[in-house]
Amino acid sequence: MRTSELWVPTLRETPAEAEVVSHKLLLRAGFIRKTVAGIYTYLPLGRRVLAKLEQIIREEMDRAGGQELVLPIVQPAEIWQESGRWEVYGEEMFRLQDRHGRHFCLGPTHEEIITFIVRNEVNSYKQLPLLLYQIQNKYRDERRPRFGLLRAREFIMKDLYSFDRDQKGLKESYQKMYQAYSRIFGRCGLKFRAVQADSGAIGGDYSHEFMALAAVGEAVIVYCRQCDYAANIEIAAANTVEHDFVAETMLPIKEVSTPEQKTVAEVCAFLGVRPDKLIKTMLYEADGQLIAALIRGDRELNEFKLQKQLGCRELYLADQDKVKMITGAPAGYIGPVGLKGIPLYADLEVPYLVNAIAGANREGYHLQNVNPGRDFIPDAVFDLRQVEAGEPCPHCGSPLEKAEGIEVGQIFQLGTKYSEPLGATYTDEQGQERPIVMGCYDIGVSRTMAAAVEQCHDERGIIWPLSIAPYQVVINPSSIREHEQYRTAETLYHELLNLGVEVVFDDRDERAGMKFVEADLIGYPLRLTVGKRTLVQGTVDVKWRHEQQETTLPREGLAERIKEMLTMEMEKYR
Ligand code: 9G3
Repeated sequence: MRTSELWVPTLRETPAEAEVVSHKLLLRAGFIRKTVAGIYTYLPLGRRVLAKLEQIIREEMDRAGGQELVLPIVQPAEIWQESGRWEVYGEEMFRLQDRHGRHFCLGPTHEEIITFIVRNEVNSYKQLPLLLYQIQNKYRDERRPRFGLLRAREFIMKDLYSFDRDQKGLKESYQKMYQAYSRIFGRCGLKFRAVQADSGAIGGDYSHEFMALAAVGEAVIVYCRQCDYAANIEIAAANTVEHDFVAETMLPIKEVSTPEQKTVAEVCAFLGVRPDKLIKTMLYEADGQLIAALIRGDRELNEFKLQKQLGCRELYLADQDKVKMITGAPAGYIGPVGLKGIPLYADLEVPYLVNAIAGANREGYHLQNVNPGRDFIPDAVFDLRQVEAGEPCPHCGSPLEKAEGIEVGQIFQLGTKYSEPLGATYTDEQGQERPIVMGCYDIGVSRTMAAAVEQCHDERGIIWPLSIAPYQVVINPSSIREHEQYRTAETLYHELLNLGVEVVFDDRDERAGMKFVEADLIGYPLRLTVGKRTLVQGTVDVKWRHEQQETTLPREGLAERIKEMLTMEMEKYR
């Protein structure tokens, strides 16, 4: 492709709205353009990257036994009413009506549709297992779309649905997908971790998220360097370390004046105690019901765990004046003792506390020598705290690391969650009718493209992994006015094309420096420079985008050599 024909509208400046580097670079390098918030156009280079990603995904899905479909984006409300989810998803669902006033949505996901189709067409165990997938646009009306492709309202997802006879079959499909995902993200050149995403009722591994490690990631994971333990911090189980408390005798409770001392740090400094001797009490509204969460002063509450244990849909901190009205004290002076009519949910470590400090439910006062079990009885005790870096790995004891991640894929064991209500059953060998056992598996294709840029860039621009680069090679003739140089460069260009190399020939009448800057911004993996030395010494300058130094190679046999270099580099992404 000649750059005089290639439509790559690069930008000199970064648009102000772009906050993260992948958004900035994909805009500046001419890969995407925003239409409206959260809705993007993929320009030619952007589309080429998508095509590479989709090809890798297709190869691995097909290898795992998947069969590709095209499912409808416009989905009738009726099937969402049947699954009971039409009302569940409120404003996030793009809804529309047809000319007859019938209700539809733009598909945010396809469990209902695919189960609807399978229930009509599958009825015998002989037809299972079945792995069906698509790669298609999804629509979710995010309240605040941001970070470019990382959180868009229209995005490209691969979603596969597995249909098995039983739990055993599902485990096999799940395992196949787990392996396929690991291969996919490896082939895309991503640094990623598969993390436990749901402890699952019976503790089985019901769901894993594939996280591309990146500082802008909205997810936080904890992982172990020594073994393969990794978990989304939302569900990472905290082990209760029986604190090295000296077995103290319980002392009589007493009120102490702590004027203007509200935070854990202030109270601990004022009273000269360690934070792990303090009970932090936080009031929440769980679906409108006031509850108190208790946790040790040196720990962080994990709201996801609290919400999961309470099984509520909405959970947020009670507002200040409500707190004052109910307890008589402002936040910072709340405590579990004497808190009437408010259920107390304590973290596992709270019962081990002896002679602890807690708010007195009276402004300006705290209580000393509070003893759980004597001075208050928690309504329930469960794992509520946020696991921290440095804590022992639950598998091997090594200190855990913490990192941000971009969720680029997730795999779920659905069981009969959809097949039961939607009546997707099959007849087994004994002629018994049984519900089909399902799994679902997504990859955010457009999000993966942005994640790759988050991980692979420098101050000059994008550094595409060769496996997903829009083109593999760019040839820069130093000057197109020098006829000999230009002709040499053009011959090399045709030789590479004939070898099947994806090559761009920069035939514009521009300064060499500007061509280098643009080639580095766009992130072509390999750059060849044909200049005066090519004619005098018969050499061409060759530089990998991911390396600092440039090498000089003989013009003779160069096309084959470049082809060989590309083949070697692709080995990294097997
Ligand atoms: C909706 C809306 C948003 C949604 C969903 C439904 C997320 C929804 C979860 C999933 C789970 C799996 C199939 C592939 C693998 C992931 N956001 N989810 O179900 F109506 Cl508006 O999508 N879906």
